[in-house]
Amino acid sequence: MVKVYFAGSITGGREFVQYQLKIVRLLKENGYKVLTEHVSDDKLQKKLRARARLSKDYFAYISKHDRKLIDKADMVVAECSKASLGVGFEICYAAYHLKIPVIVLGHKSVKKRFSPIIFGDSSRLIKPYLYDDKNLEEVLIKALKS
Ligand code: 6K6
Repeated sequence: MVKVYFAGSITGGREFVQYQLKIVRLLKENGYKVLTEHVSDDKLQKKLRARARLSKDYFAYISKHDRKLIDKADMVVAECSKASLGVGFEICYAAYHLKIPVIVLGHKSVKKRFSPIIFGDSSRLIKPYLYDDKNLEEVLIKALKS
């Protein structure tokens, strides 16, 4: 089973969480193993935050937790409509350090606010795709096949 690290804005803002949830659902329906359901699922995130609070260093706990998962991944799928430091870091780490492919998804309605550093990157491993409310499934399947 192909292991996918799904990345999406958390502290950057949750405005696109409905699309994050849909992407994770579509990945699972199409036979992919999603390593990071906690990114789109607020309940799972709450549990992780509670565990992190009990640890010595809250931020280090979350960073280590997610680093372990991305190191196991075969690819990254990132919802990038909302700018996020964490997602930007994960994309760069995956493509330039791990050298695994990254599918970057952005909602057409906010194209003017896309990060040029992400959407304009020239690495052959980072591929941007635009979607709208009607074609997310079609765009994602096409991206996964290419
Ligand atoms: C929520 C609020 C404060 O802390 C949290 C708990 N957080 C996180 N739990 C798990 N992964 C996280 C958390 N915060 C960020 N990440 C990782 O960074 C995820 O893998 C996301 O893809 C990415 C989001 O980055 P920001 O900068 O938008 O948070």
